[in-house]
Amino acid sequence: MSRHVETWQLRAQFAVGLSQMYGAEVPAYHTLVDVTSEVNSTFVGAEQRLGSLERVTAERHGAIRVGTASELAQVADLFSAFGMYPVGYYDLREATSPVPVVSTAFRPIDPDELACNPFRVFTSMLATADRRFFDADLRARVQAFLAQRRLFDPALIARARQIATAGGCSTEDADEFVAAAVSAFALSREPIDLPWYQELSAVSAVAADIAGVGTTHINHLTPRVLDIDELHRAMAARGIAMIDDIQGPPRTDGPQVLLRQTSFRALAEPRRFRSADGSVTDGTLRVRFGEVEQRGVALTPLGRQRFDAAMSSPDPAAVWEQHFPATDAKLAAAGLAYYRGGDPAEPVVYEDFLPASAAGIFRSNLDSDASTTEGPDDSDYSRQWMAGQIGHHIHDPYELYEKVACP
Ligand code: OOG
Ligand code: NI
Repeated sequence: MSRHVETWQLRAQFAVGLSQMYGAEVPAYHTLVDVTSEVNSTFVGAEQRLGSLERVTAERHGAIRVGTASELAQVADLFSAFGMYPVGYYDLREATSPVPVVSTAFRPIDPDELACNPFRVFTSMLATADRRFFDADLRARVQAFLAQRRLFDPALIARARQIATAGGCSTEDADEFVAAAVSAFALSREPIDLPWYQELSAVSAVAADIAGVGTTHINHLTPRVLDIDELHRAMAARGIAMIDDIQGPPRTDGPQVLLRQTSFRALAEPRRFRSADGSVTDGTLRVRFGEVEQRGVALTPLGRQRFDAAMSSPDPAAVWEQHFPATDAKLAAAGLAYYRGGDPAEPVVYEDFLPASAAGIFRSNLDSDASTTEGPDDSDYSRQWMAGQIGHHIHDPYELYEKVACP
């Protein structure tokens, strides 16, 4: 009889499969992963409390972008077969430089499942109902384009639902299922309709990337590093220039909180284009990038308020100490961060994302911002709206951290 493969094993296999595919597509990713591993083996002594070397080395997050709520619902069903559930709602339209998407992250929600394999995917949906970005005419055409494309084979989604219900599948089925899921996120070789892509690019580079093509793809795959400043230096030494900024909290002498991220722009990638006269030519697009992240302790709602206050300063590093004490014990005692059973030796690691950083990551890799018009937002996007559309509960990250801290 064939062995039963658990959902966490499928998740691990999915993460490895995406990693192989993305590494073949974006060669600098291999350099990033190599440098990350070097930095991690150097720093694991100091940062062991934030995760075993084994977990951190295997750890990745991906990012994908879809066009409609029904595509997002299919993603939710697909990822449920990997034990990845929607957590958090991120509205990137509210960022300082707005991006026309609303997002969630699919990830394991149980500490044991995270320990087995912590793979997560930040997933964004184009906010076509927001008239500040899309006027009625463009919205109608975008929606018509999206309605006629098919991102996922219905058989793949049906199979995913069965696997989710059964909590796994046989070894033979696993290989086929994971391979099909991975290939749904490959960069397409299908020619891109050039006039359509250009029209959307003029409105928003993100709109063009999402709704200008007939498929979706993995936008980036991000390894986790234990010291992001060290990584930044080491990458530069290898001749790969990261963007100057590190998104998120500044480097501090005290415990690192939440999430710090940085990225490098991927090189232009070969794509094929179909012109108005029907002729197909070779061209290039620069839409994907490399990203790396460092994770720290999860903050409570009170800690998050302090964080937002510190980050609203022109120089967060300069004022950090006014908002945060310098030790885990003091963070725990002040109720600012989560620790298992309240024990400052056991920080609860932040497993989610930061909206301002996410918008910054989107932006830092685009040639232009979205063009918007003034006016009211009469779209009704919200966490509840999204949950209803995808038919899955969207978990509140704080409730999950609370449960880990005080089981
Ligand atoms: C997602 C950007 C957000 C992160 O790590 O904050 C993100 C995207 O570019 O599609 O991945
Ligand atoms: Ni990312």
